[in-house]
Amino acid sequence: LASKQDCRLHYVLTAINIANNAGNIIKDCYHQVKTVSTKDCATDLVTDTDKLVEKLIFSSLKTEFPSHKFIGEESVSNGESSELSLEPTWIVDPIDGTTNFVHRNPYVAVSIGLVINKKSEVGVVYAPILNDLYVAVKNEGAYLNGQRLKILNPPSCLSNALIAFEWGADRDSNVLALKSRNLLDIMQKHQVRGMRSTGSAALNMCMIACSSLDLYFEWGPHCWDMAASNLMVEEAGGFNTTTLGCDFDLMGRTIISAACKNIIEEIVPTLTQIPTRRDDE
Ligand code: 2AM
Ligand code: CA
Ligand code: CA
Ligand code: CA
Repeated sequence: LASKQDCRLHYVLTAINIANNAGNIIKDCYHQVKTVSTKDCATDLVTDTDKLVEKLIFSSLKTEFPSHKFIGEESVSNGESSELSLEPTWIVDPIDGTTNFVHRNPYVAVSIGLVINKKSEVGVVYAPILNDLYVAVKNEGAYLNGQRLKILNPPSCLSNALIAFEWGADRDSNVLALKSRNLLDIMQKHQVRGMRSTGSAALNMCMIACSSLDLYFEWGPHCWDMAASNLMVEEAGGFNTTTLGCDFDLMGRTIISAACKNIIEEIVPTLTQIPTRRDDE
């Protein structure tokens, strides 16, 4: 019988290989004219490459692991279930940062996470244009291009922090008002050093892991944005919570991801919560 460790090694090497193939397709299409359509609203884009890449990733994963379960952004958009069971489940975002991809902004990534008992065991995030491969394995660490990631000297308070936030696709005026209120409150109250938006939830979290950002918060990310990257943060020594500061919830559609706990505790009371619909409802 293969040991648990052998299994994990097989999972992670397979995921890296598939992410690499997916990344090569994204690289090939990046400078070409894209076939773009919209999903829920005019700001919610999808390209033929998103669909193609997800299809290829799932066909490879299903061949290798026929007994596992699968959740992917474009499959869910096509009506497939996003219900998460306790079974081993591969959760995939073929292109995280589709708007960036369409506009040739390099913050695009393939995200492949393996979740067992609703906890991430393996995470691979590959940003093919930036040539950054992030890999995390539960209890075995997080790595960027083979280098172990360890968050050192996290900020003592938000006024020493570089933080990130995403607007998402929703242009409803009430939602926009709540989001801008949060940004204004944080800027005024905490005097943060800067507020960034990369357009990729997964890469924001990977940047916490590699100490390029100190905190990222958002209402709206889906399980496929966070399935791989939450493990990257944790294995690098960072922390993930909901926007209420409670235990991280993969299906809960809110995130605070940070280098240290103290800045999470500092930001939570400042936040005005925004209603979101769970991924499993
Ligand atoms: P996507 O590119 O896979 O759709 C969280 O912010 C996630 O929402 C991002 O990782 C991104 O995932 C998506 N997103 C961000 N900005 C967006 C926008 N303007 N329109 C649509 N989706 C967006
Ligand atoms: Ca999308
Ligand atoms: Ca995404
Ligand atoms: Ca996507």
